[in-house]
Amino acid sequence: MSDTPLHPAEPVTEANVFWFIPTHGDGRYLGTTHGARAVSFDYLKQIAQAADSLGYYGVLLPTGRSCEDSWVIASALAPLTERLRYLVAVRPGLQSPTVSARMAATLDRVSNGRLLINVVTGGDPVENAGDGIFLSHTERYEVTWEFLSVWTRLIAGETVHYEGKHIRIEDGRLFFPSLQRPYPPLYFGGSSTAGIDVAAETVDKYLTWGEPPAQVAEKVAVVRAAAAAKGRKVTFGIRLHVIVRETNEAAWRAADELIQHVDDATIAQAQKTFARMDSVGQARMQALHGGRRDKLEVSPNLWAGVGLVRGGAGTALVGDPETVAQRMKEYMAVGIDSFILSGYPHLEEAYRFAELVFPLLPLAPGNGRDKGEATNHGPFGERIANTLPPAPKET
Ligand code: FMN
Repeated sequence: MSDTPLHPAEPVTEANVFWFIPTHGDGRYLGTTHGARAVSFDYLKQIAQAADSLGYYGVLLPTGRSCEDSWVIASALAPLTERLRYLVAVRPGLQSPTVSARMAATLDRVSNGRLLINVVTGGDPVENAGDGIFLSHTERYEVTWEFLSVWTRLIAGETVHYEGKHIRIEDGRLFFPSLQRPYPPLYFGGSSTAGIDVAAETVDKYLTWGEPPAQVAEKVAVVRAAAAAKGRKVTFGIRLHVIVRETNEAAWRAADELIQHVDDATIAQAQKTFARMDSVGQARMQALHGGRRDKLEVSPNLWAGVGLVRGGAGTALVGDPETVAQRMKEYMAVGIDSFILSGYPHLEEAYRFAELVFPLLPLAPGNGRDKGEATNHGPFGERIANTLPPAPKET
């Protein structure tokens, strides 16, 4: 891939903003049960309904053994929301592509076309072994490629006969097609060359965890070039946490507070677990901080503290609303059009982000604002003395 010419970034002018359904836990602080929150279905419902009414484009549901099952939760939440899209993770190899296509088509129909698929190949050999998968990194991406070849043809309506190295299907058929044609949009997370090769050939949106803008720009250029070499175009999204407060000082204080109960032993334990993984994306997250807590601002307003103890998305944008919006626009300038955000606790922070930052962002239609018009017309803020409307903030 390195001999492919890099394609210059195409800036985007409008963004989709997603929130996150924390099916593996939530709380006020990381690394402690102090102040932790029980993740009941009722709580997940509150987050989904908040995200729906606040105008988030969609929500991401993660997959893995530390999570409630993403398909079951998305199916249960979809009828309780109206506009919200569900970005549901699929791990090829865990399931037959036929069964997965059937589930996707059904959920797409049940949700009235609100399903998005996140293809995640999986990066932890220990977890994979627990699920009965004993394949190398290279083999898992071979499976992903074969899986997607079958999945996309089947859901597009073809009868599939397929004999690959790992997957064999005879007379595969889907009798109830998906509502979105030819199939729900395919998102993808994976940073290795093998992953990028598969993404370039098959998916619609390439996702990265929250690396600094310069690194994201490089990745975007590489993926764009790989897709162009196959006559395709891919769009881009980023997964970040966000800590936004009224002032920069308050936001940095909140970042410190979030990890105030995390001790060095917990960090060492977490880093040891990450070290056994073969995910290139995970290694890139760790390289940002190297397990050290003294150098956590890895680029302006990008803080790697979450990744000391959390796998996967490990960085947060930290700052006041204007600063956070500005940093998001920097990512847009290098080609990112979708932001998948989260904050602890996820319910309160869904509100805080939407209320403070949505008005500062060029949101795409279908998000909280439609072409600059708030779809939620208020009233905003409480009346003063039961009479006067509250004044807008002076800018
Ligand atoms: N891996 C999972 O096992 N479950 C997930 O829910 C999941 N979500 C992801 C979300 C995003 C935004 C990204 C960028 C990655 C996610 N991953 C998830 C990890 C990757 O899909 C992949 O499993 C891992 O990084 C190995 O691929 P790599 O070596 O190509 O980076």
